[in-house]
Amino acid sequence: MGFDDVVTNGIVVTAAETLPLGIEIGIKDGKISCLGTSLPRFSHTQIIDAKGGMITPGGVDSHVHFAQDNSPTGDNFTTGSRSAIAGGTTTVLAFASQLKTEDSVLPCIKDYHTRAADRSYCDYGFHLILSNPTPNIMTSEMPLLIEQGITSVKLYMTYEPLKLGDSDLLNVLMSARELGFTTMVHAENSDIISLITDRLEANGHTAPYFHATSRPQIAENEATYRIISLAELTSTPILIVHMSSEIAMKHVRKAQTRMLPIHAETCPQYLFLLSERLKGSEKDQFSGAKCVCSPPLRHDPKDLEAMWRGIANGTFTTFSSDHAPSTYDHPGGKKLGLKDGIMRYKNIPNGVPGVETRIPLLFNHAGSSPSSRLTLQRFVQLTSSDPAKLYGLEGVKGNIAPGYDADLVIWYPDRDEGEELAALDGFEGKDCVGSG
Ligand code: DUC
Ligand code: ZN
Ligand code: ZN
Ligand code: ZN
Repeated sequence: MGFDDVVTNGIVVTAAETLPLGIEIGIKDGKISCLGTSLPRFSHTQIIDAKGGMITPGGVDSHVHFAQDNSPTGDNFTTGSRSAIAGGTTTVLAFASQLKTEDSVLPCIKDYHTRAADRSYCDYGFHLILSNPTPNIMTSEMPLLIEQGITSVKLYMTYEPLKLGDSDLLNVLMSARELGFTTMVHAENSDIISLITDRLEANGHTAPYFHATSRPQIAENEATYRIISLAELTSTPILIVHMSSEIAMKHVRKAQTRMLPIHAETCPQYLFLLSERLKGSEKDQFSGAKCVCSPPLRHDPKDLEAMWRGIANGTFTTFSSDHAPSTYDHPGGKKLGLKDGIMRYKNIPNGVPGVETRIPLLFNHAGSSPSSRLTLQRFVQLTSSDPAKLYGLEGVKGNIAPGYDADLVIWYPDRDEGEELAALDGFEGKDCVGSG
């Protein structure tokens, strides 16, 4: 009987509204059981005093790479989820990645569950990266996975070991329409990138900065328009991940104004960083390697502004980290992409960290002051409630309402940096979300 916890004295902020001070949150068995004023206390009730704080639903980062084979020095579920909690993210959706040689994905999913089980500080779930969508997988295995709570796949239009041609893309989209899973797409034109890369290489242009040259906006633009066309043809909703350029984002906006179910995601790096970062420092030119991600950082500040516009006006449904760090130094002081003094951007692992900093970076710009970039409601939608809805967690994550998991973040906007938030995901243990 009674609440295990009552969170009091804070201002509750959800995707829909900001509630007046005085509304308390009653928690029982890891779930929110009610919101109200002067909730009854019992002898065992723990009071969490959020005085001066703003309470939002726990963050849902729907795009993180943990424990993947192609990133041997990347984060695993222990280190990555610890960073997630420190940054107000209480649920992550990571990737289980099929190898092109595999004609069943069931062992892959089992393997990735083992990589996460008992190692995560936060709740987690998986998307499936499909690199070989055989008829058997699409017709027999996908329905089983959906039953297990894996309701989304990621498709790549680039990267040799992962990329799908249009015919495979169309087949997966047809199957998504029939079965109702969500399709995420990495949209960059692979052949454009290969052609430029070969020519840069032949001319000795291989420093980290040329990573951005090798993946121009037109590669993102073409692939974005193409996947939207394929989605329109098959009447299938899609989400284009990690969008970086205005020219490509405009295709999404245009499709949305035609009422097509085209969703898009952007990431902190495309709001804050430009390609000049790839030049590194004077002392260590190779340090630009730390900013190698794909799509690459763009040259023009106008693209950053455009991404901010998409954040504010609803073009983007999700704001994820694409967290995919690698260590800079390897055993013996070796650096990937630097050998015998020669820099080769092609050998630098793609990806930047972000699971810890994603939400605080956006929170700094959320509010109702004239300099704010987005409202608090948009902030909650982008970082928590909309990714939850899109990936099968509606009713469980992403809201502060009866029946939802009691994953809460208390923000202290007026406190010093470093002290400003407390993420609470301790109430119901760390589950794999979905039943898988
Ligand atoms: N780009 C990706 O597509 N995946 C991981 C990291 C990155 O930068
Ligand atoms: Zn990607
Ligand atoms: Zn990614
Ligand atoms: Zn939880």
